[in-house]
Amino acid sequence: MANGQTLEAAQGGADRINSVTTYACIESVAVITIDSPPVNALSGDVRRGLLAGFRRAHEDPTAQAVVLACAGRTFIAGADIREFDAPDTDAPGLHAVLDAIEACPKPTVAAIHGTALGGGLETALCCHFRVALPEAKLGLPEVALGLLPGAGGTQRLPRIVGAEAALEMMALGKPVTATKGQAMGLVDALIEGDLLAGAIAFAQDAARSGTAAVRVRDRTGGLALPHDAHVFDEFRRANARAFRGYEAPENIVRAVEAAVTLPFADGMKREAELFAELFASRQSAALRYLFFAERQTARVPDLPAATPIRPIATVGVIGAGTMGSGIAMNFLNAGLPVTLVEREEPALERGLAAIRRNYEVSQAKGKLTAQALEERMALLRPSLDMADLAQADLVIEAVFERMDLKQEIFARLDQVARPGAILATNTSFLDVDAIAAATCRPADVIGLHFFSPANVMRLLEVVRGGATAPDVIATAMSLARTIRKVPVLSRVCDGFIANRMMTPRMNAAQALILEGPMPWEVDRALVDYGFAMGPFAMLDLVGLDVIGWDAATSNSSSITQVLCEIGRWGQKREGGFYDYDAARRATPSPVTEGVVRDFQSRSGHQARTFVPQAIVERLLFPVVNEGARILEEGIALRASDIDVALVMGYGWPPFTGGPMFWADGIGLQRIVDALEAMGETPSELLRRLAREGGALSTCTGQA
Ligand code: T1G
Repeated sequence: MANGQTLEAAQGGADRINSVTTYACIESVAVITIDSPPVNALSGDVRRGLLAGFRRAHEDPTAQAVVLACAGRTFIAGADIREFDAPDTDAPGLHAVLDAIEACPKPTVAAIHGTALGGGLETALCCHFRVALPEAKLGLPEVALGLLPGAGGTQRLPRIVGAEAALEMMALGKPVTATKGQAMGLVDALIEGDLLAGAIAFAQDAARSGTAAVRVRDRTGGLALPHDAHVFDEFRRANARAFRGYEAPENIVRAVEAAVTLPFADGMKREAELFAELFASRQSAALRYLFFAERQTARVPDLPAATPIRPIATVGVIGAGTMGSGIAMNFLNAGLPVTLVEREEPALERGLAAIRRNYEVSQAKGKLTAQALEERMALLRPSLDMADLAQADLVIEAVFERMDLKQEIFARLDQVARPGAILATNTSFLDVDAIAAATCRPADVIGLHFFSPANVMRLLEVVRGGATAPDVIATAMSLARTIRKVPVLSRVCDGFIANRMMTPRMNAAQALILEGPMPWEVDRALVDYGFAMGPFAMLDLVGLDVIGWDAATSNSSSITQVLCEIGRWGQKREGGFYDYDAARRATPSPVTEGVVRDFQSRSGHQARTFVPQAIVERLLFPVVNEGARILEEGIALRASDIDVALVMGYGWPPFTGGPMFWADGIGLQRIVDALEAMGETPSELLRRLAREGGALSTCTGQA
């Protein structure tokens, strides 16, 4: 490993260049080591150290070659994103540092472990050679931040791997393993065991070879790879759906076009222009905001850092339906044994079959080996008896959303579960306190609200009851990382955070179609805003009949009731708001249009036309208002948690930053005025921030 004995020796006998950089000459090889936790990001000090280190190696007569290595968990993982809005202007710019590295006349070798990402890989591309541990990863994921590789990556990478592979790595943000990188020519050697020792040996060979090492900028192999001129347009077309609404991918494609068509220096100028456009964009600010917001959700201010975590080694799940089986998979994937309990054999069998089927789909996609599939299934213990949960460290209930049923289950769990077990409910909106009250241990009860499909969606709403113990909360927030979820802490209210936030959007949509626009016009406006589907298409997908429609009491008092009464329940009935063909392709329905027109005339509204932006504001400004209320009530810890919840739970377009960040860009006073004009009551927090010129996205929960 990079932290092998050679690295320790290098650091032990090394000269310190600055707080994060050491220099040692080992067997005629200059070893420059960066040690800047957590990920050796290219902060000002790292840039200073690199520049000084390579200048010294350049002048050091005892050094015949140079190795750049990193201590800690990873090679340089990119530019320091924290500096983007507060740059260390005293430090040398990244381009100056990379120019100095590339100008070194001695063979230079980057020794890569962990993840060489963004500016980290761009730094390695300014070395003549790259060697790596086989499991290391190399990537240029700047597109996820609304950027492009702005330190020469768009010009150097294609010179090694060719335009097509470069487009995949940069516009899709896909890293490659070092093993694949070697096959692509990106990695010159894989090192087993002691990375630094291997890198030093590689550098010595390069120095002894006598052949001049070629800079990546001077290599043309990749550009000479056979590709037709249409590769760029074909790539655009093939990825149009994934790129919809995003600005960075197009700029990346243009930068690679420049690499293929322009001399290096001109290509670098083009890259800089295209990078500057993105860096100044609201989209990049939004994506950078979400990057840190996602990493902040697990921080709970009123939980002392030393709050103990309860060990979770075995898990029980009650309910083998869609949610229960999906929830179970999360723990099986993490290698934790799961007892899955149902009341009847057929339901249990269906749950087991669903889990196996999901794994078989992953296996067919090459994401899971047959052996791993069986290992995970072997961790799953089916049961028809809750007594089998007696030793579980955590039990998650995932049955029908009926309070009486949940309270009955928790009363039984209270008798069965061992002392200290965490008892969790997956309820999506019921009162966790009322469920906890069914036990004699409310401190051990918490909400773990997964989003469907539970084994896919990354959001996990952790709902703390009034009595939930601090260590139970801390354990749930830590467990989320174990099962690769992003936890968002919520207090108890109807719908918690994500569902509560999206209720006003549905209500506004239902009200708006009484005033003129058809459901498909409303959906189109929201899809053009960036959602994958609009509210009415969503209702058809879920099923109009399952959102509280009751045939016994239905009285044609709403459009949804009338549609349900005539059997238009959605996709499952070939028609709902839309008509569907055999392939479930949706088309506007004349039947629905007639029903809507009828309600429009009865509503007393003069039907009028709404431009798409007006539709977006009518539906989403009330969502912003609800978010402000959630903060006022202290339901969420911070506004950025709300944004993470909506992006990860409801597919709110990430390039907007989420409703709170988006609202700041719109202007809070404009939102307050619009809410009043639509007959809504703006929250006091929104009014105050608008008055004071404050920002919503930086707010914390008030209570
Ligand atoms: N800058 C600053 N801090 C960073 C960082 C970065 N690039 N990457 C991670 N961190 C922090 C993170 O905030 C967290 O801090 C801690 O490190 C652990 O991260 C010029 C312009 C490397 C795969 O996009 O993908 O280079 O919360 O929780 O799950 O062309 O972090 O502990 O205080 O994510 O093990 C390009 C982003 C930048 C890589 C590790 N690079 N990072 O994942 O840990 S732009 C990236 C990651 C650029 C150039 C352009 C991941 C990781 P805290 P973590 P992890």
